[in-house]
Amino acid sequence: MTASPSPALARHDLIARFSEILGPAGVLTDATDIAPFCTDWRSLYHGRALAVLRPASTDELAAIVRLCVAHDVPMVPQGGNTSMVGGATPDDTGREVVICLSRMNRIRGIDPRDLTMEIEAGVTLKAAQDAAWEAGFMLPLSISSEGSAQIGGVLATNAGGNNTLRYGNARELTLGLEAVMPDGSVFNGLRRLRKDNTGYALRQLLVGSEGTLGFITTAILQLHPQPREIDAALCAVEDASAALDLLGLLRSRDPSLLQAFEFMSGTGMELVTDLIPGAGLPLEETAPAYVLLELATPRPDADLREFTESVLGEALEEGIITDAVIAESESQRAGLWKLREEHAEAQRRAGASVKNDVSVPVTHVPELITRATSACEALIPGIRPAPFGHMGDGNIHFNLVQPEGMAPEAFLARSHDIMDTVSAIVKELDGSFSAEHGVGQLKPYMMPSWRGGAELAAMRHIKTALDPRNLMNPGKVLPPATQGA
Ligand code: 2HG
Ligand code: ZN
Repeated sequence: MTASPSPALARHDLIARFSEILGPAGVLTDATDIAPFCTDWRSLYHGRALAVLRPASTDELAAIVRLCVAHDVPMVPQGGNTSMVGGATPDDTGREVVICLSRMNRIRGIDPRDLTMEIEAGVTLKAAQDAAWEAGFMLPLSISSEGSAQIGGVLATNAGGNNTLRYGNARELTLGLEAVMPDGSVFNGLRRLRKDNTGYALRQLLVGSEGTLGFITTAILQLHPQPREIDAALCAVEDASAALDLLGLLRSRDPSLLQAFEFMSGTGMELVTDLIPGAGLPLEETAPAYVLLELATPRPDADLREFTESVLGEALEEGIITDAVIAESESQRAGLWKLREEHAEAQRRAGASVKNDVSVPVTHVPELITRATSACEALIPGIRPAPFGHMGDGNIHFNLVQPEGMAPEAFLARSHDIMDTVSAIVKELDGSFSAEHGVGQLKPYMMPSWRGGAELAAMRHIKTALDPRNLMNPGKVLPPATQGA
C-alpha cells in the first residue's frame, strides 16, 4: 500500500530539494540546457520538463525517486535519446522531470573467467563494446546508434540489432541487474548466475519495460569469446526471396558461422549512396536489393575465407546472388557496414519517413515485403518503400519515405494509415508490430488489438501493483485505461 502523496511543492521548492540531493551539477533547469532532452532525435515529439535530473549514484537516484513519489512528480528516464518511438521524451505538461544517468558511467569490472562485465547505465554501448574487446572478449550487442545509445536505454528497450540471430537480444545477454523501483527502493539483483530459478524473473521483466516499472542503474552482461576470423560480404540479389534462399544455403553449409544477415532494398541503398558522404557501392552495378552478411568463428584453425568464397561461389552459380564483394580489410568491412548503418540517417535526410519496426517468421519476410510494398504504393502514390533490416532474425524496418515534392507534414499526417496498412499484413503473417524499438508513445494505441485480453490485463496489473500512481514514464507502452481491455 502506497502512502498518499504529500501536498505538491511549488516548482522552486522542488528544485531546491533536488539540488540538496544532487548538488547543482545534477539539476538542469535553464530552458536552453533542457531543450535537447525535450525532443527526440527525429524531431517528432516536443515536450517540456520541470527539470533534468542527473544523479551520479544509485543512492542519489533512489532519493530523487522517493522525493518525486512523495510529491506526485512523474519521471521520464532518458539515455542517449535515440528512441525511435518517443520512449524517452517528456509530455507537454511541464510537470515531468527527465532523469538522465549519463553521470553513472563506470565500467565496474570484467571477469575473464566468468565472461561477464559489470557496467553502469550511463555507459554508451560503443564504450562497453570497446572495453570488452580490449579485455579480449566481445559484447555482441550491436545497433546502429551504439555511439550514443546508453546501456540503461539499451536494456530498458531490450535492444536487438545486428547480431541477434546468433547471440540474442539484450535480454539474453543480461545476467544481473540493479534498479530503482517505483517506490524508491533498490532491487539489488547484480547476480552473475547462469542458473537461478528463484521465483519470478524480475530482471527479465525490467528489461524491455521501457522505464515504466523501474530505472535500471547497473547490469551484469554476458560476454563472448572474440572471433579469430570475420568475413563480411555484400551481395546483390533480385529480391527478398533470393535473400531467403541465400540464408538457407549458408545455414545448410554451416549454421554455426553466421553472425549477421542484413537485407537492404535498392531504394534504401540509393538514398545512402546519394545522401551520405563517403558511402559508395563497391559493386559494379546497382541491384534491386542487397544482403550484408557476416560470418565469424572463434576457432583458430577454421579456414573461414575458403568457406565464404566457396559458399558465395555456389550462390552465384545457382543464380541466388548476382554479384558479391568480400571485405579484404577492417576498413573495407567498416565501409560495408556504413552502407547499412547509415540507412536511418539517409532516410532522415530524404525528408519525412514513417517507420514500421516489425517482425515476422523469417520465411514470411519475402511475402511481407511484396505485399506491404504494393499496399503502401496503392495508399499513397509516389511513396518510396525502403525496407531494410535484420532479415536473419525476421525483423524488417519497413520504412517508407515521403513522395518527392510532398510536404513532410502532409505525409506524416498519413502515418497512422501507413502503419495500420503495414501492421494488418504483419498480423496476417503472425508477426509483431514492434520488433526491437519498443512501444514508447508512438504505439500504445496498437496494444489492445495486438496484446488484448489476458495479456494486456496482466500487464496493467503488474504496472498498477508496482507503480500505483503511474509516475514512471507515464504514457509509454500501455494505452490509457479507457482504451482496450
Ligand atoms: C537500424 O537497424 C535501427 O538501423 C534503425 O534499428 C532502424 O531507422 C530505422 O527504422
Ligand atoms: Zn534495427
